[in-house]
Order: sequence, then structure tokens, then C-alpha cells
Amino acid sequence: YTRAGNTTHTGEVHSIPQDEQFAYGTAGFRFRAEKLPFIVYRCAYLASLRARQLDSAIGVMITASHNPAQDNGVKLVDPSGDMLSSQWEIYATEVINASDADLTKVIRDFEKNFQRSSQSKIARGLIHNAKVVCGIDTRVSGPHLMEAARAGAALFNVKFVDIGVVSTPMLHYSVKSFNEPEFADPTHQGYYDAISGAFKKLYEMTQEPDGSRYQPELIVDCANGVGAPRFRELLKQIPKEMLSIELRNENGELNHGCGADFVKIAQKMPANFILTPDAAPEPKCASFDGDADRILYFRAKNGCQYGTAELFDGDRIAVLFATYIKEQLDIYTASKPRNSLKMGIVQTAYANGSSTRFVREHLKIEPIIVPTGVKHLHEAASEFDIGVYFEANGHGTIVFSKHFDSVVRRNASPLVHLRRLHLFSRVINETVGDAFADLLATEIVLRHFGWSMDDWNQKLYQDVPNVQIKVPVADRSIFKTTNAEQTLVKPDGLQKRIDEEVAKYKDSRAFIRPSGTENIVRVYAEADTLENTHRLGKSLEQVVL
Ligand code: 16G
Ligand code: ZN
Repeated sequence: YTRAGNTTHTGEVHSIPQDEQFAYGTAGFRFRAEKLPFIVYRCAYLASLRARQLDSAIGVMITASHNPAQDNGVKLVDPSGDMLSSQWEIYATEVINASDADLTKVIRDFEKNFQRSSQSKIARGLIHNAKVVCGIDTRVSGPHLMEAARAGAALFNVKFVDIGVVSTPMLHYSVKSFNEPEFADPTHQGYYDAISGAFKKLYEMTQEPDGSRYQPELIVDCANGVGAPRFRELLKQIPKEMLSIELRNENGELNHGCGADFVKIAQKMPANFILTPDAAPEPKCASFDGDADRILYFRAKNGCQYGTAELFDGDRIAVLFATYIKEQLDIYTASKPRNSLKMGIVQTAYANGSSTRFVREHLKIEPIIVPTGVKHLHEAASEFDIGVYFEANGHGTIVFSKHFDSVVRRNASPLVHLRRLHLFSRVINETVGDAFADLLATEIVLRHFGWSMDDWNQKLYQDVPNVQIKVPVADRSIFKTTNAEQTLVKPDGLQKRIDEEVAKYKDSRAFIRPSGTENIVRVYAEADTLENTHRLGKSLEQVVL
């Protein structure tokens, strides 16, 4: 697994130039699968080093999420199931970018540094828990990359645990379970039992209100990815009367014409779904992405172009969760004002303006806006006792503080709203956004409120019309933003022109930011009507060109 001898899953050598540079981005390293064997090998080696340094399990997830089937990627997961610390992202970049000739020296320097801190522990026989835990998604290149990871971990003689084909959130959950055995059993079954067990208990404690319009039927688009086999297994634990789910897009081409990313960007019904609401309506649908860390709800949109989907996106899921939690919290706070729990909501600039306004005006919470990328959201949410975070694209979860642990989880309270909060926090996968867990949590809350899709749509807020445009540019690095990506500081003068355009429309808002994953600049615009939104978007596209 060298750059020169980078052997791919097809058995060919796809050598990598000694000076080709790679960066650990928001999604780790992600490219065409041919490039990855030597990258995965070095990443697993680095994971083994970190595992020894912390005497903990460290995760290696091999996936390219919503990208096409030919791609793959790798990212590392820290002991508590969080994403890798930023300092180690820099180390990862350094180790991957070394030439074959320099690698031994780079590695030796690392080992010297890290062994110094862990040496005494090793000497005292205290290294028991160091291991590299590795999972893959359903791509054909996966098993070969798993072997590359195994070889990488062996370099430093650290135990390697192959957990097979899993969703990204299952890998995060397993890493935490290995390190905190009281959290859950670190197996697929352990994850299913923990999440479905909490769901079933909470279901029993949830009473549908009179006149409830809740429907337990749901059709799920699995993006032809890992959601298909793994969610099918999870659902075996849940009786049909509680939740009646039909899975579609289980075995076709990964992410092709389907999946959460497709539905969000195209705002279209995915393949194998009825396209019009007229014939036989499919009232409630949800879509996972390829590695099942994102979820969107949707349905065919009435009176629109054939095949148009109406989205119930990450913002709407976040607001639904927050509304439920607030209801439980308010009852609690009324009785125990001194031991209060603070809830926060974290969004990005892409959050629909109506959702932000709703959170501010109705939930009385000032939303925190952070730059794109799960890492930023997770970090900001961790400042609260209950931190709800979602990107509009459907990636999100809720994190809970130590204070929450002691007030809610460790205290077997007889108060029903506290027990609900406790179980809700166990349905949620607090390590990372999880399509399965978020789906179960959404269904519980809809049932609690007795809501149909119409209710969920109408009782919270109406989305402001919005548009996203990708503008190809020669060099996206000349675009610099501030204010959580909502203001451009470079190139000079552009922000002023954006402001002038925005001022021409009612209820408008817009920003331009460079993509972190593609060589494009993204324009986002909102205005009072869809037509005005498109007009504003087009004029901003001109500003960039
Ligand atoms: C990455 C991020 C995702 C973000 C997207 C934005 C993680 C795990 N993933 O996929 O959260 O929405 O990038 O892409 O952080 P962009 O920079 O091209 O708009
Ligand atoms: Zn994903």
C-alpha cells in the first residue's frame, strides 16, 4: 500500500504521484476509489497511534456517503464517537501527503512524539483498550479497503475490529460503545437493541391525542445503500402495529436518481416512487443517503410540475424535535426552576428563514448560526444541556450534557415528562446524525402530537421560497467569508453588490460562499415569491461571474 504500488480492488496498480497533495476535508478524504488504498492504509495506521495514545477504540469509516458508486472515502472517529479532533486532521494530512521515501521518517517522528505520552502506560501494562474499529458501506471497493485498513493498524500492532457493512452512525455508535461499555453492547445487535428498545418504551408512554391524524405508514427510499440491509434488521425489533414501513431502492445503483441528496437538490420524487399525488397518493415518505447519516421526509407535491417533491427537511425535523423537547422541559422547569436545563438550536445559513424565525418567536430560543459542516454544528450544540442541530440537507442530531445526564438519565424520576426526555435521548444517536434514529424519533413526536404530514407542514411554519445555484469558478479560494459564511469579505466590493440586489426584493436574504467539497461557489437566495427568488438568484450569479 504505497503511493507507487497503490493496488486497487480490481487488482490493478493505480500509482499516485509522490507529490500529489490531499486534504482532510469536512468528509475526511474522499475521491475515486482507485486513489484510496494507500490513503486508508495510512489513516488506519494513524488511528492505531491515536488508539494507543488514548488507550481507546478509534473508528475508521470507509464510505463516500451520497457520492457516486465509483467513489469512496475514509474518515476517523474519536473515542466518544465524535469526529476526529482538528489537531489530528492536521496530522492525517501530513501522514497522507508524505512521499513513499519520506513516510518512514514521518512515521518515526510521530511515534516518538506519541509514545512519549503513552510509554509509561504501556510499561505499566495499562494499554488494554486500544483498538481500531473499522466499518464499510455497500460499495464494491469496500472489502479491499477494509484489508488496507487492517494492514495499516497492524503496523503498530494494534487490535483491529472489522464490524463489516454498517451505516456511518452505527460505526460512531460502536466506537462509543467499545469505550463506554455501559452505553451499549458494541455490536450491530447492541445498537439495534438500544435504539429500538428506547423507541418501544417511549411508544408505550406516548398517548395519541383525541382526533389524532397520525399515520404509522411510511415508505423509505434507501438510496440503494447501506440503509437497506441495516434498517431492515433494525425494523425486525419493532412490531408492525407500531410502525409499518416499506423499503424501496434497496438493490439498485447506489445514490442513482434517489437518496436524500438527490431529493433535496432536485426537489424531485426519487426513482420507484409514484410521481403524482393524484393516482394513489403516498402520503408519507422519507429518504436516506448512501451511508444513512442523513434523512429527509417528503411527499409528492400537489399542483406542481410532475414529479416535484415537497420537502420536510432538516430544519423542519429540528423544529419538530425542539417543539417536543420544549413541551417536556417547560413542565419540568415550572416545578424545578433552580435545576433548569438549557436547550439550544444550531443551524447554518442554509436554514430556511422561516424556521429560524419560528425558533426565535415561538420557541423563544435564539438560534446559533455556524459555518457549514457537521463539526461546527456539533461543537456549538455541545454548549447546551440539550443541543439540537441540523443542516437543511438532513444531517443532524441532539447532544446532551453531563448536567442532563445527572438530572434526567441517572435520576429514575417518576415524572412522566422527564422519563420521556430520558427515553427520547436514547432513541436519538447522540454521537452523530443518524437516519434510522432520527426517523424513529420523528415518528414518536408526530404520534405524540397526533400530526399528519399536513399538520407537520401547517402547524409550524411555511418555508420561504428559496433557491440554490452552483456557479463554476476558476479559483474558489479567492472567496472569503465571515459571519458564519453569510458575508463575503473577499473579493472586494462583492458584498456591497449582493446587498444592493437583496434590497430590491421583499422578505429577501441571500449569501454567496465557496463550496468546501466542489470547485464551485454556491449562491443561496430567499424572497417573497418563487419567481422573485429565481430573479434574485440569477442576478447574484451575475455578480460572481
Ligand atoms: C460535507 C459535510 C456536510 C455539508 C457539506 C457541504 C460533514 C460530515 N459533511 O459533506 O455537513 O453539508 O459538506 O458541502 O461535515 P459544500 O461545502 O460543498 O456546500
Ligand atoms: Zn452521508
